[in-house]
Amino acid sequence: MSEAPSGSARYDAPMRVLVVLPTYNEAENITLLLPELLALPVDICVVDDASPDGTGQLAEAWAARDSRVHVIHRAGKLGLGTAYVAGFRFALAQGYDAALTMDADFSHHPRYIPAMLDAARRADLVIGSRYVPGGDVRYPFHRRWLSKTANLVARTALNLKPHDCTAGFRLYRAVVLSTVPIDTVFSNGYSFLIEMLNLVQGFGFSIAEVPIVFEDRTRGQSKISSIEIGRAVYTVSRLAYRRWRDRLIGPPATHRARAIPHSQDQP
Ligand SMILES: Nc1nc2c(ncn2[C@@H]2O[C@H](COP(=O)(O)OP(=O)(O)OP(=O)(O)O)[C@@H](O)[C@H]2O)c(=O)[nH]1
Ligand SMILES: [Mg+2]
Repeated sequence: MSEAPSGSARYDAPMRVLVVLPTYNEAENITLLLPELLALPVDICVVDDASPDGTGQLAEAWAARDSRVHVIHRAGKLGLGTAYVAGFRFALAQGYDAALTMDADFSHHPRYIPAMLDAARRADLVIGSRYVPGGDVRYPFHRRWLSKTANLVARTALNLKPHDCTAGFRLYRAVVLSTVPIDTVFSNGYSFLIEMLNLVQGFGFSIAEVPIVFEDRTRGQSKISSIEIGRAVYTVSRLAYRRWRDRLIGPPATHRARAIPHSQDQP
C-alpha cells in the first residue's frame, strides 16, 4: 500500500480503490449503478443488509460474472455506520489503497469519482461536497434546510473545517482507515459520518473537498428517519462536550493513548 505523510499528503503511485456501497432495498438502483461503476478504475464491495427486495442476490449475480464486484451479506438491517466499517475492514484486508463510500441511489453520481480520485493524490480524505463553490443540493426545501443546519451545527460545535460534514460521498486513504480507530466509532447511521470526520481531522489528516451536485433519489425509498436526526443531535452534543472537557481538564487516561495526532514523520 502506498502511504504518504499527512498534512501535506502527496501520493504518486497508482491506487487500487474499492467503492464501498451500503445497500438496503436498492434493487432498482443497483442494476443501473454497477455498470457505471465498472466503467471506472475501481472495484466494488456491496454491503447488503438482507434487503427484502433482493438487492443482495442481484449484487451476487454481478459478483459471479465480474471478479471486481464483491458482496458482504449481513443478517439484517444493522445500520449505515457498521456497513461502512465492514467495507473498510474488507478494503484493508484486501490491500486496497483507498475506500470510496457512496449511496447506491444516484444521489452520489459516479460522474464525480474521477475528480475525487484525482484529488486523492494530494489528500488523505476527499469529500464529494455539496457546500463548496460548484456544489449544490437538489432536495426539497425542508431537506435542504435540515442538511444545511446539521452542517452548520456540526462545524460550529466541533470546529470541523470541511464545508460538508455530513456527506457520505468520501474517499478515505487506507492510512486513514488503519490509523483512526474505526471500531470505536460509537455512532451508527448518519451520525457516523460526523464522528468519523471529527476523528480524521483530529488525527491531523489532510482533507480536500470536490464539488458535487447532490440529486434527490428518483427510485426506491429513503431510509432516513426522524430517529436518525435525533441521533445526529446527540452525536454532535456528545462530541462537543468531550471536546470542551478535554480542553478544560484533559482527556481521561483511557483516551490519551489514542489522542496522539497522526505524525508528519510517518513513512
Ligand atoms: N447496508 C445498509 N445500507 C443502508 C442502511 N441504511 C441505508 N443504507 C444505504 O445507505 C445509502 C443512503 O441511504 P438513503 O436512504 O439514500 O439515505 P439518504 O440519502 O440520507 O436519504 P434520501 O435522500 O431520502 O435518499 C443507500 O445506499 C441505502 O441503501 C443500512 O442499515 N444498511
Ligand atoms: Mg439517498
